[in-house]
Amino acid sequence: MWNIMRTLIMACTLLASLQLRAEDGYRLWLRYDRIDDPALLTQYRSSVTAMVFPAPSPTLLVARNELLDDLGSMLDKKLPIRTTPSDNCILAGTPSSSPVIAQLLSSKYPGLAGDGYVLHSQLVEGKHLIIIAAHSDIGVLYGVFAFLRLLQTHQPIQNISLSSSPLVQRRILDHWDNLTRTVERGYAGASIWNWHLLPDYIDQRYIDYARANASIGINGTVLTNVNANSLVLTPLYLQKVRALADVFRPYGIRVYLTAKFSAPVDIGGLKTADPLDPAVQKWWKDKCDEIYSLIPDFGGFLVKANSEGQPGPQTYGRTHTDGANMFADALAPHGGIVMWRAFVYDVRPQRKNEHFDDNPAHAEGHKAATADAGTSKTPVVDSGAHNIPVSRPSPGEISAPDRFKQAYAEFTPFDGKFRPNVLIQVKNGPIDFQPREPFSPLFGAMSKTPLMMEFQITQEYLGQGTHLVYEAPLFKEVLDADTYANGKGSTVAKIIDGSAFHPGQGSPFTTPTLQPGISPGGQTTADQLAAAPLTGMAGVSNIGNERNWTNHPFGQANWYAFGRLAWDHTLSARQIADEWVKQTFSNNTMVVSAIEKMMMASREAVVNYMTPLGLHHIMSSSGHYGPGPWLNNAPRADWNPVYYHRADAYGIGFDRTATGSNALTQYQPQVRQQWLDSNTCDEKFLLWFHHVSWSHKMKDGHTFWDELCNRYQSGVDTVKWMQRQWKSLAGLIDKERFTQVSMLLNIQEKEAEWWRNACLLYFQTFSRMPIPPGVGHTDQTLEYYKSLRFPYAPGTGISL
Ligand code: GCW
Repeated sequence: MWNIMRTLIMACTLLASLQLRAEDGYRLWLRYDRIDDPALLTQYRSSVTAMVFPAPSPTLLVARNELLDDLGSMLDKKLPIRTTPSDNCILAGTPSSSPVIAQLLSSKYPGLAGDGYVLHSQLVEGKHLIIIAAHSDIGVLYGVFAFLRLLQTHQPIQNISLSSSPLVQRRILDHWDNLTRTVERGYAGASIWNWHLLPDYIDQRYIDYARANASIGINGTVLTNVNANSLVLTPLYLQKVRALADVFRPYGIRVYLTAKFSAPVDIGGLKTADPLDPAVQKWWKDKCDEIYSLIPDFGGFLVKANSEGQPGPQTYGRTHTDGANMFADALAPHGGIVMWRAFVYDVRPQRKNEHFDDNPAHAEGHKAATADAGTSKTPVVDSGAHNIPVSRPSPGEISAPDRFKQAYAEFTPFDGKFRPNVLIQVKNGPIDFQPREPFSPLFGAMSKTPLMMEFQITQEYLGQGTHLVYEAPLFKEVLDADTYANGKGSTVAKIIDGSAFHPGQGSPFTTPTLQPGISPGGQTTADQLAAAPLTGMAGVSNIGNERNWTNHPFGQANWYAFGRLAWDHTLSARQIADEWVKQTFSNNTMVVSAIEKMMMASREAVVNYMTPLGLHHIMSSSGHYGPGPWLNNAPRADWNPVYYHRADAYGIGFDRTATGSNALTQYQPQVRQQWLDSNTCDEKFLLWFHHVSWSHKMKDGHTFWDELCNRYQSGVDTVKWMQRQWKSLAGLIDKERFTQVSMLLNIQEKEAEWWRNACLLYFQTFSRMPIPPGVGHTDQTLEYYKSLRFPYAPGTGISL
């Protein structure tokens, strides 16, 4: 008896340890562990016993191997590959590989287009088949991942009948990675691109990166930082880029590069980079020919021009259209596109890295720029650039035109004037990826120009590498906002997918097959573009070479959510969280429910403990890490937190109504109306648009000051609640990730309190009102918080 007991105990321990084996996070959501529910495992095993999966192309080959390997490990059984279907068999492919598939797509899914896929169970000649079908090879790979997801999330697979197609065409990760392997605003180690060892050394990570992206439908990657380095366009580096493109191609991922506007001068030996100069135009045309000879499916360029010191057409007295169209013309013969960023402010050229750190105490770049701008012996960024001296404002002298308004002012005059292969890439909000921003007014103002969304996945302003903040609610809030650009219901999502102005768009497109040897010339022909203008969504990547890719295990959820929403913006944040948790942690209902609740509460928490009620841009200068609402001595007015919150003895907030900067006029009347009056304005945006008194009456009857204090406290409380939720999962999550997240939540708690204390102490010097009961106090002084410095905060990405 004792022996039996002992064996049983040993078996149970072994089982438990097998199920909760060490997880270093490398596998992301692609874990494919053996199905741990015995009944379900039996059911899945009997529904899938073999597969018919012809693989005449590299994409179909990776799709087949993925299915074979992952089903093999989830079912703990190797499936045979057959040439003709047997009972309970998977049949995968395109219409050209199977008449059954051809028939299915034309009869039951006539609307399926582009890279969409179908998962469908059907009885064919008395045999039960599960069909994974698409018109394109890459669609089949997407279908494979979707099918695998069904099993990973323990869904029934017996009677499936579903189809899904991407709603935007270009679903892209933007890496702010430098050739030195530092990553601007990266908090997960060094760049995953090992430029030094490329092209000869292919890191397994590149392949896993491609798999992960393909599994969520991402189909492009911009390898380099928008604060660009021309060197990447030299032959030495293009060989390296080519090696990466070759790895990504079977996964349907196209490579893009950032183009530095001054490249013809930097590396081409020209005297100017003026976009209207024929020699410059020829230089870019030749450069594109060279790139396409190496990478026939090269996606195109992302350009940051005339912003934060980057050179651009304005440097030569030219316009955004002159600049963007020059690239467009060079790329068009090859089917390439230009993503031209609308994040513009400041035409003054900056010194290298100047914008990384605006604290004069340790910002050498600023010192130099303010001291000798215009007289510098060291060339700045561009030989033809203007040098506009900037003098540091004395405290109290902060004023400048509203930066909120600049992108609109610079771009709307050119609506309809860009070539069809240009997308204007617009950040989600008017300032800069704050925890909460109203949507950028540009989304409602350029009906004749395709606009591409730029989200920031990396958490520059959301707790960086250590805070658990699930971003899907932020993304959704923006996507679902109504711009009224073409009447009610013109949501930002519909502007992005093209359907607001082009009915019928927002549904499927074909990404041309990315096979070597096939001319990509037809990718974006004028005809195609006229019929279906370009659409896209970009996310600034949070990936680095940390073993688990994103440093915070929950950073993976943001990468995942971005991809899923770029594919289908109608998915809900909760639905995406649900899939992700099940794939990444477990299907255990306690785990799923606790983690989902934490994730769904986390974004509002960060807004509350950092920037409640419409506060924005009040972070410290040291790498944007921590609070710094008191900062008032950066060399540009609009780098100063005091410029944004404008606290004074009367109240706080940026008046953007007619009595202030009047930025509200950049929105359609219906939108303007909803934010115009400080008494009716949605309180979450209040200080974005109004300067309200400290005793302003809030909807719940509190004074503004009390409400502000309560919000800061509620942010902290939510983090403490998250800690408790997480603790309740002890034993249900593998030890490694459990401990990691526990430690990170402790940091988050400390930092949430830091934000609360520092901000309230500071704002109290204006409000002169007491902190209400229930709101945490600190023994520290405001001077203490002001004295904190973080000279080596990560993410500054120095040395381009
Ligand atoms: O968010 C700000 C960042 C900069 C970044 C810039 C941009 C790449 O602080 O680091 O530069 O925006 O988006 O261009």
